[in-house]
Amino acid sequence: MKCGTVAIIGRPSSGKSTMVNTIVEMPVSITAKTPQTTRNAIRGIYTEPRGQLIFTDTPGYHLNDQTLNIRLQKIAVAALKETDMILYMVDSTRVPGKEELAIVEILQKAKRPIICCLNKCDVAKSDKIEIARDFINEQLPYSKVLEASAKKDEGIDDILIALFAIAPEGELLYPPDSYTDQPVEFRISEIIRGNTISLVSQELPHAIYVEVSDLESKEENNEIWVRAFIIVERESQKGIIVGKGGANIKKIRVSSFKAIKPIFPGKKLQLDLRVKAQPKWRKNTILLDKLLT
Ligand SMILES: Nc1nc2c(ncn2[C@@H]2O[C@H](COP(=O)(O)OP(=O)(O)OP(=O)(O)O)[C@@H](O)[C@H]2O)c(=O)[nH]1
Ligand SMILES: [Mg+2]
Repeated sequence: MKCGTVAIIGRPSSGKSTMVNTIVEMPVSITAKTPQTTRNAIRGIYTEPRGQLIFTDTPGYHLNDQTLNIRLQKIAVAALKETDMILYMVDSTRVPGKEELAIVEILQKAKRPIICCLNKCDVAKSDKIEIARDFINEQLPYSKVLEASAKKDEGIDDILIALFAIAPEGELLYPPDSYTDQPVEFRISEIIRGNTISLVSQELPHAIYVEVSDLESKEENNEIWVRAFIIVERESQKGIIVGKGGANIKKIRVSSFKAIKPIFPGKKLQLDLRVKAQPKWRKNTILLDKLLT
């Protein structure tokens, strides 16, 4: 039996989180059009007769020295130290540039087997795919290069074959029916954050975090009761989340409800969603910490 850990690395928006969700067949990691969506190392667990692969989705690696970005880079680099294998996601609609070279340098130093996925092949032009392939062949000649579309679930079987081929022998680390090890409060907060970002990404790209303040299981009513706060930096930003006549918060609630419900099969779900501004005294450092924990 095989059991191995796989760190998923790549530029922002290359499709890392989409890939982990497609493989695990559950939305364990939120995805969005806006870069820097993933803020933590998120685990997705895939088990089948060949064995188990434990994926760690990481924040997109981006060359920029802002504090937030440096911390996101550190999370990605730390994941490389603990992993058996690397799944390197390349957005084949974009020509590799300085940023891709910076990632390649880190991967060369990591000294782990690499499977490179040329992603977004459903939309990438063939000449762009070839440019990406040549780049990888030149920079990482020992890595296997495979074309795929994480979004359309194409080419994933070959990626799994390649990963299992290099995975170490070992017993399962997680029970076969588990697909993530994130605590349930974290998963709920990420679902709400994802739905919020998708709706207001233009206006408030990064200054949002979500806190689940209560999670109660009411056995007598077979009910789960959740209260969560969408927290913004400034009072003035609350209106953007709430929307005209509450239209935005309603949409966020409906879409989040749908995504949270399957976490509690057979239970009635009550979701109380509110918006609040970060109190002044907690701003700056605390907000940044919250964004990343
Ligand atoms: N057409 C196409 N779009 C894709 C594919 N994979 C991902 N996307 C889209 O690309 C965008 C970014 O996807 P994510 O999975 O959030 O990317 P990420 O690499 O996790 O991004 P960060 O967390 O910000 O680093 C989303 O709009 C996805 O729907 C693909 O194979 N084909
Ligand atoms: Mg992501």
